[in-house]
Amino acid sequence: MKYKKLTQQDKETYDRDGYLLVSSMFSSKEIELLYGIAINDEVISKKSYDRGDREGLRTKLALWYSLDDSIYSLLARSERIVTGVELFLNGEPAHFHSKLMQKEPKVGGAWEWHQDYGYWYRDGFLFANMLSVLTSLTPANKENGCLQVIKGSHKLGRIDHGFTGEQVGANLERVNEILKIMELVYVEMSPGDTLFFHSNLLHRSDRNNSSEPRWSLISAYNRIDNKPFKEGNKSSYTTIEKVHDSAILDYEGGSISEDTDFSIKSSNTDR
Ligand SMILES: O=C(O)CCC(=O)C(=O)O
Repeated sequence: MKYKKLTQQDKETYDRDGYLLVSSMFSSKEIELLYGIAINDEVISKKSYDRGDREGLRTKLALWYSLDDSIYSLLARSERIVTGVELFLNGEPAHFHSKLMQKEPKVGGAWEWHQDYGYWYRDGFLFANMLSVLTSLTPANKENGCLQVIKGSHKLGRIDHGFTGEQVGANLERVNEILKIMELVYVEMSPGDTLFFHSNLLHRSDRNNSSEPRWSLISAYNRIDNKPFKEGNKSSYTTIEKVHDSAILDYEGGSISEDTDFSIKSSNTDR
């Protein structure tokens, strides 16, 4: 089987726009397997918590730090992803955290405008040499609240963040000005598509108004030399043990381990 490999041209697009959408990064077989495990995963279900948006709608997620041999980590450790991240970060990546986002039909809430580095700055990372890799497990479209990004906004630098509902969001006065001069893009995705995006890229998503779930797996990476000065999980400055791209289809395990270092919602900035 042939797996996607990101190119120098992909890097140019990523550097220019702050994101790159790769269609069919994962095959439908891989996603069927992973999504099938995810929706029946009792550990994920137990460790998930929710976050209220401005209107009080709630969106669910489970977040953990260290990579292991679960199917979610095999995706995050897969050669095609890790070599892509390495290309975009211009250096060796480490894994910061992964999360399974579960935006359920009708009830899944919005995420306000933010930059991931708006939060991660507070975790003690000095450089924004960080990015996220979002793989859709279900279709993601305008109706079910797909990700929206402001193209090129990673070049604005870090914007101040403050509370909006239970979420921390970017200063809206500034975002509104930015929207007058930069392009807003709805990132519609099919299962298996992957979006790489810079930690300073402004993004948000609407509530899920549809009768279909919107689930995705998001892994965040840090360049290994960007060790945070605040105490945190070692994963963000530890070498990733890559696995061959075939590892996902070869997976025979079940749910994620109960012993995984899940984040128990302790603060409103822990993602
Ligand atoms: O996937 C979404 O709807 C929002 C996710 C997000 O903004 C994030 O993880 O930073």
